[in-house]
Amino acid sequence: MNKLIKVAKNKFLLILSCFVVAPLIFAGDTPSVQGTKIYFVNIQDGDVLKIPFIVQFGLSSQMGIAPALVDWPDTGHHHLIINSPTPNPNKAIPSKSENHIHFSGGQTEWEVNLPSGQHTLQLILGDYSHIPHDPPILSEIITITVE
Ligand SMILES: [Cu+2]
Repeated sequence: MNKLIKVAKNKFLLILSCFVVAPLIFAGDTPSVQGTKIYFVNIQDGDVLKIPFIVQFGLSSQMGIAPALVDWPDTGHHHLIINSPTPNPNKAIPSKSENHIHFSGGQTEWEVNLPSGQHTLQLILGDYSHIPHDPPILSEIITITVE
């Protein structure tokens, strides 16, 4: 009887440890290079734009662009966050969302077609598995107006 309780207790601890350890496994653990900047090249906060317009993504020279799934050191791919808060830096950037656009091919620009009105935009670099680096490489959040 005692043995059965012991086995049950061990199984409980094993299951519990899965819940405790799992978030650590998925935490962003790809290091970024100190001083790296990500930025909008051709638009800035307060711009009034006519659609369609091209947004260009900039990355300072400390890091490079690699497609998603390519795990090279000091690289990542761009993500454009539209009208949404900064993503959780410890989790993969949402992929089934119109407001989180992944440039998994390593693209550095994108044609924007947003409805008229104000919109917020932010860039964030993600690693090969779409998780932000540690510490995360983020642009400022800019607000633009589409005419
Ligand atoms: Cu991604």
